[in-house]
Amino acid sequence: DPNPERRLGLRFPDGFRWGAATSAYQIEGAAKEDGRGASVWDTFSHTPGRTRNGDTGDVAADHYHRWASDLDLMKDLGLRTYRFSISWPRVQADGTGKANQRGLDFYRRLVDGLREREIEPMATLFHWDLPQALQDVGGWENRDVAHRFGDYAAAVFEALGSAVPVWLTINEPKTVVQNGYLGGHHAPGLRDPEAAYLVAHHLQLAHGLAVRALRASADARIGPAFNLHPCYPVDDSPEALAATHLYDGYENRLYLDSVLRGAYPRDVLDDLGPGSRMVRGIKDGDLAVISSPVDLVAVQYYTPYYVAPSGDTEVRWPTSEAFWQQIFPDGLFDTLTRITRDYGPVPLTITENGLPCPDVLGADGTVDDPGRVEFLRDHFAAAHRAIEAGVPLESYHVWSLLDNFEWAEGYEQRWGLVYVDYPTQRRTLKRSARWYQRVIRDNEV
Ligand code: GBH
Repeated sequence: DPNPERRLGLRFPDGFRWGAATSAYQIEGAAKEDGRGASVWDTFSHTPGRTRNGDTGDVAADHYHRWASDLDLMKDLGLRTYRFSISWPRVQADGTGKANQRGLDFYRRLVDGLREREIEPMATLFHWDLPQALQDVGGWENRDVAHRFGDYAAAVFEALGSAVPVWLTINEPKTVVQNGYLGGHHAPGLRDPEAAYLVAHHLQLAHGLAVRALRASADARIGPAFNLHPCYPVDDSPEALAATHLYDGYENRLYLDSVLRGAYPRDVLDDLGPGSRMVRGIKDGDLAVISSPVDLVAVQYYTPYYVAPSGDTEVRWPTSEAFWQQIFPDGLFDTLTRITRDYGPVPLTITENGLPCPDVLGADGTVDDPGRVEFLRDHFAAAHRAIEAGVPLESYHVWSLLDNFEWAEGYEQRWGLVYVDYPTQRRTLKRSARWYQRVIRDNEV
């Protein structure tokens, strides 16, 4: 599109909230400050060969020290909502016991700073940075870790529960399962399918325990944060349809059904088998905990899957700089409308959507990020269509506010609306950020 900034005239409902998202390990740095313990990502990124160029989150975007000017940047962008995550090892260095006040104080300053600037805080309790000490006792394979998470959640809620109107429990349980325990390219770097699905169950259990902890202590809303992938068959053969249905079970229904219907999908349980560690690990009462009523569901959308009869996926749509991402905005519409259709009118928020772009640095100090305006415009338009189709979507957070530590990909991929020059930590609004400013101001794409 030669002119992606051309207005489409799509107005969003009054009160719709535009925002951006980040996560603790990806931006904070200050890995050893104020009593922070090590997380599995410190261990993993410091293990040779695990991340691109050996990159770590030791310094990242130095947000731990630059939070105040980063808040001014958000204000300048016009954000109405900001989604960040709380680092468990800042609050409990070893994942248990009394909360570390200095760690909590950082988030208190952040939340107060957001409210002073009239930006609504949205906090995720866990964005993959499990305290290493808990990994040392088995990590998420150990059912007790779900209970440790419930205790951690209670400590956070006691300190901040009512100051944050919306809480999210666990960021993308599926990514921990798939990247951490199947592919092994995320911490803790294992390849063990039996362990992986037991981990899925314990993550869901941990989610439910956190929901219950909030109800016991604070007046705020809470929900899960799922990365969902619409699955499409490559043709309409019965084999392709069956493979796509099961793929959808592992990608979407495993997580949605357990929280919103109180049952895991039968086909997935059958596929895992009655002797699997996951199926044997489901205890009486677990699904009641997992399906404790939530106030909203957070949706993260990046890419669809195109599923062959073999159960393998194929590439059909244009890809981004991320090898795993195909650009298909209708997939966002399909995902949002599907939740409303299959699970009822639960309020939805989009907590992540975005892509990595090459940045073109201008001699005049500007940063162009070709492709991002068009990508966001088309996904915003898909969200608009979903709202018109009756989906109760209340807010939209672009991933990401800042360029940051993209996990195993290190710092090479740049996902931010705001450019970070890592050697100086200087921030520059990219072209997409200037366009987004306008969208937010007019509440219109
Ligand atoms: C989100 O995950 C994360 O929440 C966020 O922290 C991250 O920075 C952002 O997206 C951008 O990646 O298994 O090798 O085929 C997105 C999750 C990443 C999960 C890619 C599936 C597939 C890679 N997805 N992953 S692979």
